[in-house]
Amino acid sequence: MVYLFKIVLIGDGGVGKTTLRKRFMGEGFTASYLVTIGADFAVKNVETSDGTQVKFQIWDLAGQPHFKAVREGFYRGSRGALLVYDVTRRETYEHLELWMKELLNNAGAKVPIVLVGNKIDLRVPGRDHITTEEGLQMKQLLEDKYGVQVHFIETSAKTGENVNTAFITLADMILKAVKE
Ligand code: G3D
Ligand code: MG
Repeated sequence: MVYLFKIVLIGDGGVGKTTLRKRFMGEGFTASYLVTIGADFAVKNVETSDGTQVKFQIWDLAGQPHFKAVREGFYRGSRGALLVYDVTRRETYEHLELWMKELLNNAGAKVPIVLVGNKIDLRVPGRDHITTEEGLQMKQLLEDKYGVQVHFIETSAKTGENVNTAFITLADMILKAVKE
């Protein structure tokens, strides 16, 4: 049997959500655009670490619409989320809890999360960039405060580093939650 999992990509505009999705999907995929809720929607077959076949339905907000109905439609039925920030823009890290709350309010369940620190190819020591240590602190905070399972990973959608791992990790977490 093949599982079908809806997942959502969330985080501030410009953090790299669409680039991560395109990198993971490869060239040649077609995303459908749902005008009513302003989201892209793409499907990819994924194999989890234990060899289980999973069909991922990946939802990615095209803009950052603020209508409640849009938000509800976007999150409804999602089984997991990639929660993305940009390691070079501290405000995107500071907004993570807002995204966490929105996910919890709208997904209707405490779904597993992969916390993604993206754009590590641009990280420079000495600037006010988000360190790996800070990423790990946020993972711990989200787990302790919101009672959700969070895995932390740092990526570059530009070089491709860790991008597949981020998505496969989420598939593994969702599958584990389903089987429990
Ligand atoms: P969003 O979907 O979260 O809004 P996008 O973000 O995927 O549209 O990415 C925003 C910009 O960041 C894009 O640049 C994109 O190429 C760039 N970007 C995304 N991920 C990375 C990364 O890991 N490293 C680097 N260096 N850039 C990245 P443009 O110039 O097209 O706006
Ligand atoms: Mg986008």
